[in-house]
Amino acid sequence: MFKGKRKEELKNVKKRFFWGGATAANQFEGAYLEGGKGLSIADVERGARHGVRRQIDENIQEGVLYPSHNASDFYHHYKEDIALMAQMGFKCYRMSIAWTRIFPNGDDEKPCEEGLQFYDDVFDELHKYGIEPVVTLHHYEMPLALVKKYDSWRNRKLVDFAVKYAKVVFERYKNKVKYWLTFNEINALFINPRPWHQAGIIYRYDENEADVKLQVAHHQLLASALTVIEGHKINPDFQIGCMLIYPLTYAYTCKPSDQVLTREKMLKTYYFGDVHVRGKYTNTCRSYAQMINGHFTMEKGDEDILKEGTVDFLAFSYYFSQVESDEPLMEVVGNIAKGGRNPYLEITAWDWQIDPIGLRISLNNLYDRYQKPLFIVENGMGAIDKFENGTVHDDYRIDYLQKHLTEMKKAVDIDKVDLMGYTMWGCIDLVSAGTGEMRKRYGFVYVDRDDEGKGTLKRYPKDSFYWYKHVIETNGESL
Ligand code: BGP
Repeated sequence: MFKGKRKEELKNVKKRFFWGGATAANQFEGAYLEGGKGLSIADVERGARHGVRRQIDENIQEGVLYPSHNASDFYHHYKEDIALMAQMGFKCYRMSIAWTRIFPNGDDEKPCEEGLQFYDDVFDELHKYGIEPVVTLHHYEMPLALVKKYDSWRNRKLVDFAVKYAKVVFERYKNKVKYWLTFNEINALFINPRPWHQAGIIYRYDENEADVKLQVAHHQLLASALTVIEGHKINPDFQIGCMLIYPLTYAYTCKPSDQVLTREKMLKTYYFGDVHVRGKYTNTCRSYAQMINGHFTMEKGDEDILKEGTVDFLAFSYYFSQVESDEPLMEVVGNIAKGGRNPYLEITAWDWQIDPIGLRISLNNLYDRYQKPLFIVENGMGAIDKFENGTVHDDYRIDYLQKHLTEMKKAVDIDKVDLMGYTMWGCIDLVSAGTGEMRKRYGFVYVDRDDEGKGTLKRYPKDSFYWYKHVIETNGESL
């Protein structure tokens, strides 16, 4: 137990703070062609080996590993997995719905009943244990057919398909799910040089990438706003948020030109935050568009939609910070964001810079800018775990999480940031989004499956499982 002042400082963590974990359908569910599911863009990505990026391969080949195809097989293990979450005392579970389980081709007239039923079963199982589902509608996947037939999010028709999908799931689950997120890390569209994950886009030689980015962003922002509007019509109690990757960036030196670059780098993130929260393209958005010399088209009525469809809360992922300078720096690559190496920070096996204080800074930055409730929906440490005698002694993960949660609490208790909850990324081992590897593990629970696709898929609690259980039991007082 904490004593004296420290104990005093903890009193502001909400009684109903959403402690939990997070996953995404294509990295966790497997069963990629079961239950009437169609192919998603994630299903045509081959696994990579050891740090190399995944490769897109539309002609699925025998004997080649496609990470999403089996993943951790949550599809057949959901009861067992949810029981493990309940054992840890989860208050919520952030998961995503695979669009292709509901509309296999994206433009189908009717939804697939088997897919809808699967998520009904998952939500019922969660409620059995009092675990609140927090559901992302678009987590780095979309029907492959929409890429082939309509050229993906370049095409404004995608807005209609996405809104139809949202309305169907809102109607179906309106009494089972209250918390929703529209697009996972929507700003990754501007950060990731390969926006296949976010939007099914591969640039063509004849196009201006800046224009494509801004147009696709506009379509997704419209879809997000319409989703919020339609969601609130279906159930006014819905809480619908946006989700940003927050790539906190420091200036490498106190040189003013380094500060300018640092500010410019963050515009990619605030572009999306501003439209979602303020309901319009702000001067920040305009200055970013100008900076990249990009143009996009809006139709009559779009501005009203953006204005009406503002989000109820802002969710974000935080893994690392980076530095920026106008002089050459040693570079590190996070999942998506590239940046400079900070000599004051340690790094993970994948060169992600570990910066717990950066989480407190990020919470403050976002709260100062938006004054909306925040939700940390991803944070965690990818590591190579050593599985021995039925468990993993992951003290390094406990250390990472303990430090981040300590800073999170300071942001809540001292800085008075309004925070809804914290969901640790990859709470049960799953495949990596960046590399498709299984050996890059985040979980409190070890899944027996390797990079060759071999293993029993049996689940084993790691040391961090018991540590997190205690954190939740004490509402974060004991870290
Ligand atoms: C985020 C994604 C997640 C997740 C995480 C960790 O960007 O939203 O899907 O995977 O990063 O990244 P990785 O899996 O590459 O380690």
